[in-house]
Amino acid sequence: MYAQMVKSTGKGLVAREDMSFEDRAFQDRIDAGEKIEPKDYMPDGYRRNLIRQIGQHAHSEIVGQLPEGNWITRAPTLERKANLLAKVQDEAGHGLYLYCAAETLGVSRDEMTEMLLDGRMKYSSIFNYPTLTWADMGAVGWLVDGAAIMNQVPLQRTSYGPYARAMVRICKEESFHQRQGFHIMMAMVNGTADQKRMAQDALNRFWYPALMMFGPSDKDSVHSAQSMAWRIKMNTNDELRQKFVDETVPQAEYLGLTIPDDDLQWNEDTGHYDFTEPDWAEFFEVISGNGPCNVDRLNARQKAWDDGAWVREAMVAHAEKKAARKQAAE
Ligand code: BYC
Repeated sequence: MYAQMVKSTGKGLVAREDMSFEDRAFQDRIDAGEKIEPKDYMPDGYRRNLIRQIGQHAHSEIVGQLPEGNWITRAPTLERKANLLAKVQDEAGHGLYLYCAAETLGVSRDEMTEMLLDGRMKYSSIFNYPTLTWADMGAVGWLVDGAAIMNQVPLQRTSYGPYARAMVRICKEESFHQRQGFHIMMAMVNGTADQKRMAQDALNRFWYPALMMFGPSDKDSVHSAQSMAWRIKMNTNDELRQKFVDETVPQAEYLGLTIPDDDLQWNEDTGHYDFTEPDWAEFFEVISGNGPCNVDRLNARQKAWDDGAWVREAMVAHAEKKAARKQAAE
């Protein structure tokens, strides 16, 4: 039901016999595990879907700098400040690799930014939640980067070469991010009673938003079937969410923290934890623009875009001057 509320270019799977000759040959390359490179033939839908996913991913990295950047000046020690600064800078780098990967598909970074600002493109729901205390820096690193790694490690094997290669470096850096978050949580839970309470409060607020990062449940996912057939996505949303829960629960236990889900329990038969699904109505509200920080986040991106206009204009003017000088010399 919710999937209908989502603005989407998603289409049903095309049966092999209904594919054009080129599309069938393309699907054979995908099925054989070959990488698709920018100048290779690709169906329009593959290109559009990749631009959508990589572009949204890039925007998420850039918008993702905002909730953490907010804490750089308030980090409790010089070491924590240096670590957080490095992490936030890494996110900028991730955004740039991903914009470059999307550009190989024939869309410019400026066009993608315009689409973000006018609502045609999304960014991850998680960044529409506020970071209220220093413990949130721990929870974001541990849970948000932890969820990002779970989603992104398989994307290193995605079918589109430039995307897969960008993911290799991104995943290495995300591991450092996850550890720095867990390290902050360790310090908080081993600190005073108030600090431990702050850590628990951060976990309480970030648990469900982190589970939402994997996208709607499989029955409401519009893109999964086609994206998996094209190996743009390697796993379903629910598979990765389950994997994240299974790996994170023991980490919470190690920290002495309680996952805010009374029904969470190990299921001997399935070999997985049973857990309560996120509130999907909240998720769809957030991705429709009505989360706690959506307006602030987009205003910040709009301001950065407006403030940077003179740089973009100066670069174009410089390139034009250089080209004119070269032409005059010839
Ligand atoms: N937030 O058909 P579905 C990070 C949208 S941040 C917002 O299942 P798909 C990091 C979806 O776009 C992590 N929207 O979609 C950075 C679609 O709407 P449209 C970023 C969401 O694409 C800084 C609709 O819901 N990672 O790394 O098959 C600091 C239906 O969904 C979300 C990536 O982007 C969401 N959570 O699956 C720390 C990874 N979920 O587009 C960390 C790459 C769904 O039709 N992306 N929607 O209007 C993916 O793997 C997939 O795009 C998703 C969603 C699993 C996210």
